[in-house]
Parts: sequence; structure tokens; C-alpha cells
Amino acid sequence: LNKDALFSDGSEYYRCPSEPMPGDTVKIRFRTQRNNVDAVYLVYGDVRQEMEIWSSFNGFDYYETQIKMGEDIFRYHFEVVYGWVTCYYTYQGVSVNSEERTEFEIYPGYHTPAWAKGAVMYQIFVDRFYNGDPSNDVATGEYSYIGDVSVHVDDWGKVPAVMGVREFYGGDLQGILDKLDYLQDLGVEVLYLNPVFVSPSNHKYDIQDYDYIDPHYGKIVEDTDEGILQNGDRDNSHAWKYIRRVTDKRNLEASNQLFAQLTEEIHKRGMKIILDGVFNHCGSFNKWMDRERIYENQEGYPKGAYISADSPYRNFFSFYDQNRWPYNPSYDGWWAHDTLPKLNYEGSRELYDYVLEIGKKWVSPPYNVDGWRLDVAADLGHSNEFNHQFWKDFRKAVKEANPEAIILAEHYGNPESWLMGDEWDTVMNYDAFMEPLTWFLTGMEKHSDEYRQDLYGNSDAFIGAMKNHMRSLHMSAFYTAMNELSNHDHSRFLTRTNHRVGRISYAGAEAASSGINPAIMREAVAVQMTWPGAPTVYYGDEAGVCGFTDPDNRRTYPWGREDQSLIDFHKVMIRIHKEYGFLREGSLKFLWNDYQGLCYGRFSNDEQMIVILNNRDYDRDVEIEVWQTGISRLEEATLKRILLTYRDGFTTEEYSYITNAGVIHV
Ligand code: ARE
Ligand code: CA
Repeated sequence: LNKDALFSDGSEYYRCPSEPMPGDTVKIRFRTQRNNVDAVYLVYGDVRQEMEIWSSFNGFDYYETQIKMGEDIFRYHFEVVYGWVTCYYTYQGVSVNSEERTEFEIYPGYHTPAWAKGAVMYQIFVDRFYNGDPSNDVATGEYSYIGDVSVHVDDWGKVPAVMGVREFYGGDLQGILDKLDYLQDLGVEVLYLNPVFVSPSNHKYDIQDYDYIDPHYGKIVEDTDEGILQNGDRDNSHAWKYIRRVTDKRNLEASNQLFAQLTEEIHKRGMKIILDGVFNHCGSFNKWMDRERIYENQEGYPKGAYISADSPYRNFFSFYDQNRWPYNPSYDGWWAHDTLPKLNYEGSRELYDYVLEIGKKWVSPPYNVDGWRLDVAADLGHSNEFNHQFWKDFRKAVKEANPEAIILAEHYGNPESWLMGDEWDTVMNYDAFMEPLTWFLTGMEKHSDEYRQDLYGNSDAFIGAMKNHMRSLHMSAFYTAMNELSNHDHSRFLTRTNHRVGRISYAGAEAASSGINPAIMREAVAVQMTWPGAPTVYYGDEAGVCGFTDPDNRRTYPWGREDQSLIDFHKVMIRIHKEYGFLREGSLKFLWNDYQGLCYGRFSNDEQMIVILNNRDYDRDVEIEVWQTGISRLEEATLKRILLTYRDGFTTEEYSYITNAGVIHV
């Protein structure tokens, strides 16, 4: 029995249709070496259903059988009979007995947007990407009305020793519009923007008003001291002027209009855009809370919950001390941050419905956003049960408004219970991408800042972690998972993998000349662009930007000082990613590994790619059984691509031949 030939997965090549609805008939397929086994059975529940040969090619027999989908999760594995031998094929591969936890699973009705499968995404932290409109910049001192010092940074290239939450560089929506050509040329298909709604911080996770784009990202059309007399409580005309920048409807509407223009332009180019949805908590600045008394006494704004016990928003939050009003400071905050009051959905149906409406509003005309990235999604609500109920309702609301909008949650740990087809579509893929890959390429251990000198991670650990965590991402979630190397919460990949270099200079060309070795980054990008899921580039990573964790990971994009060779490398890898459909929705198989080497194949029925990683700094010969992907020993022309990576001096080479039957010499 040739065990290495046995194969099946959740891709459309082995499950057709791959995202069935209840009532659909599904063809399930299984692969064996040609003329190698006596019988194959599909086993589900108590049923053992014999499969028949559907087709034979690439040296394999493909068995097939049909099943009718009900409403419930369908779990199955395969049983292979070969003379006296019986073995099983489960999600984890070949085994002598089958355990329930490794069953293949189908969730009838679980559908994720086709456009998101394998889509090339680009994450933008707006204030730091590009300043397209200096007239909307935050002024130095602007936020003194909330008792804080804000700084307008004039020098775009400055690397501050400490980046405060109120240091603003002026990046905005116009800046994104101005750079769409660059992004498209890079090969980007989807933009993911960190929060853009009104908020006085540069990260905007403390939302002040969910209904409007912050005018500092949009437009400030009304900007005078006029009207100061309308607000008796404000003794300082600048405060009033600045408050009006973000509360005057003319500025807010103009900003929303510019945003609609941006999404329209993005769609015109065939691209998509998703927004950050921060629904677990809002900002203490929010009109509902109004701790900073921004809205107090303004026409059209009722009193906030912090100020008044009679506030209509009183139940939007949970206050611990029921006797302290006004200025009740004791309320529930996300991870005890008092600027991030937790929203109390259980206490207010009105709030619940309002946020569902917000979920719909931005994916509907005239904005037509293509989905949400959900901040701290598992934290929302005060119980697990309630949390699931909320996301079920949220999904219904959003998909009703825009059926092809994606719902992508930020989550660390096992997301399985939210990924059953009726809550989230998928997740930011920390567990089955960013973390295992980081450990493999750096030798860094989980939850440790220590790097083992001269040791890279062990490929067995990489494969083990990947297989384990990939299991909780059923195919629909797996192909759409956001695969990042860096983002706004973690160190930049270049810095993470050059840990011992110490404090690193700015970026790009400067990084290159300061001893940063981009070889590991290129290796990681090669994996990212050939791995199942949506490869997502954190703005500036492609240009050589460095940075330690928050807030240093939010340095400005180095316009004019980019590391051009790293950008070019990204372009090549993105082009390869987009050229082959099987990289988006095909199969994955680990083919070989040793301590510092790893090889996997990606394939469909008629195209294959082999990716080989060599973490040693010298060439070596390895034998790889490429036939396992369907590359025929005889038909050499079917071998499409071999990607080779070396620690020093990365090369991508495109081969169209095999040097020896079934063996590639690296
Ligand atoms: C601010 C300061 C930081 C400071 C922090 C704590 O900027 O320097 O360390 O306060 O005092 C937003 C802003 C942050 C801001 C924060 C609080 O972007 O700059 O930090 O608000 O004001 C965990 C959560 C995960 C969360 C991260 C940050 O599980 O959900 O921590 N990520 C989201 C967003 C953030 C955002 C918020 C939540 C709040 O993406 O940008 O912060 O809305 C391990 C753990 C994870 C942990 C992860 C990262 O892997 O397993 O649980 O994530 O590290 O720290
Ligand atoms: Ca600006």
C-alpha cells in the first residue's frame, strides 16, 4: 500500500461543491496510487459507503461517492482496504484507527466570499501612510480640550523615541486615493484600514462617533472660531473651533462623502476595502459617554452617560457605583482601560440594534464597504452565550445588506466555535500562520522574547503547529484567513527577525545599509504568497520599514526612501500568487522536512507547485517526492514552478524540467 499517495481535503477537487448548502448533493473524492488498493469507503456516522473510481490521472485513481447534505455538520473519514491491511485517512492523514477529533467536516451553508479567497490584502494605519491633504491635519495643541497634549509632526520621516497616542502625522483618505496606483501596481486587491471613525487618538480604537469618518482623515470644510458664543461653557475659542472640527455636521458629512468617493474609486479599479469594526468598546470620548464633555450643551446631542444619570445612553455602559452622578468614573472598560468603556449590550436593546445598524450602514450604499475586521471579537458582551448570539445577529444583518461582505475577526486561540458558518467568516490568522512561521524562521519560542542564538526553529514544530491549528479553520475560513507577517499590534517582521541588531534606523534603503538582512523576510514572503489564505502586507513592510511593537510598529511609510529591491521582490511573489488559481483554492501537502529545511506542494488536478525552504546557508542535495502532488514521473512538462529559498541571497527560479524521475536536486 502506497500510503503517501492517499489524499483528500476540503478543496473543490475533493469536495464538490466545496461549500454546499443544506439539501445539496456533494461529491466526495479520495486519491490513491493507481491500481493500488482493493476498496475505499467513505465512513460517516454508522454508514460505511463504498466509493467508486471516478477517474484516473497523474498516476492516481480518484474514488468518488455522493452524499446529500442535511442541516447538520457532516463528519467523515475514509477507510482504505488493501489485502489484509485496513487503514484510515482522516484530516490528520493516514492512521490505523480513526478518532473523532480528526474527522473531515462540512458545515452546510458555510459560505465565504469568493473574492476573499486568497486575496492579496494591504493593511493601512491611516495616519502614517500618506498625507494627501495637509488642510485636515491635527494641530499641535488641538486636543487640549480633552486635557491632553496633541502634537502635529511636520517631519514625515522622523522616528520619535516615544510615539504618543496623540502624535499625528497627517495621513488621510486623500493620501490613500493618491497612492492607489502604487498599491495596484504592487498587486494589492483589498485594502484593510485600521479604524477611521471619529476619535481623538491616532489609532482610533476609542471611537467617538460610529456614524462618521474622522474629518482629520476626511475633510474639514467648516473651520472658524465663529459660534464661540453658542457654547457658554467653553471659555477658549480654540477649544470650540477644534471641537467643531469633529462634531459639526458639515465636516462630518463632507468626510463621509470623501470616503464614499474613495470606495467608489477602489471598486472602479476592481479592488475591495474592509474596515475595522470596534464594537466591544467605544471611546470615553463617545457622545454616548462624553467623559471629556465634548458634546455637552451642544445642540442635537443629548447628555452622555458619564455626565447624567438621566442620560438616554445610561444603560449603554455598566457603571459599578450607582450613586455617583454626575461624573461617574467607575465603569467597565476593556482590559481596564478607562478610555475604552465596554459597551453593555445586555443592558440595552437600543444599543444592540444601533450597532447592528452601523454594521449594515457601512457595507451599504453609498459606501459599499466589502466587510469588517472585528476588533477583540471574542470579548464582546459579558458571556459566551451572549457573544455568540450577537455575532449571529451581526452576520445576518451584514450579509442581508451585502451578501458578499466578509466578516473577519481578530482572535488569538481556537476560533472554532465562531466558525460554523453562522457567525464569523474567518480570522486574523495568528495561530495557523504568523506565530508558527515566526517561530520557524527565528527560533523564537512561544511567549518568549528570547532568541536561541544561531538556531532556527524546528520544522517538525512548524508542521505540527500548522496542522493542529489549521484544523479549526474549515476550508471556507482557511482560504480567507488573513495571513500577516506584521501588523499594528506586533513588531515589524524585519525587526523581529533581526533582533540582535539592536535599535534599528529608519527604513528602506537605510535599513539595508544598517546591517538588516532581508533574506529571512523574503523567505517568509515566499511562504506567505504560496500558503492557503489571504496574504496581507502591513503597509511599509514591503518597503523595508522596521519597528518594535506598538507604538514603534506604526512608523510612517518611507516615501522616496523605500527599499526598492524588497518592493520588487513583493511584486514578483504577488504576481506568482495571482497567476495560479490553485494557490488560492488548491490543496496543500507537506512533502519533506529536516531540521532546517522544509518542502510543501500546492496543487490542483492539473497544476502543481513545489516550495522548498533551505534554512542553512549552503546548498545541499535533497530528494523530494514530487509525485505526491501529482507531478507525473513521465510528463515532465507538468512541473510548473519550483521556488527555492536560501538564507543568504534569495533566489526564485522557475524550472520547467525535472532532473531525475520524481526527484528534484536542489
Ligand atoms: C496602548 C498603548 C500601548 C500599551 C497599551 C496597554 O499604545 O503601548 O501597551 O495601551 O496599556 C488599541 C491601540 C493600542 C492601545 C490600546 C489600548 O491600538 O495602541 O495600546 O488600544 O488603548 C491583545 C488582545 C488583542 C488586542 C491587543 C492589543 O487580545 O485583541 O492585545 N488587539 C486589538 C487591536 C489593538 C487595539 C485594541 C485591541 C483595543 O488590534 O490595536 O489597541 O481596541 C499576545 C496575546 C494577545 C495580545 C497580543 C498583542 O499574542 O496572546 O492576547 O493581544 O499579544 O499584545
Ligand atoms: Ca492630512
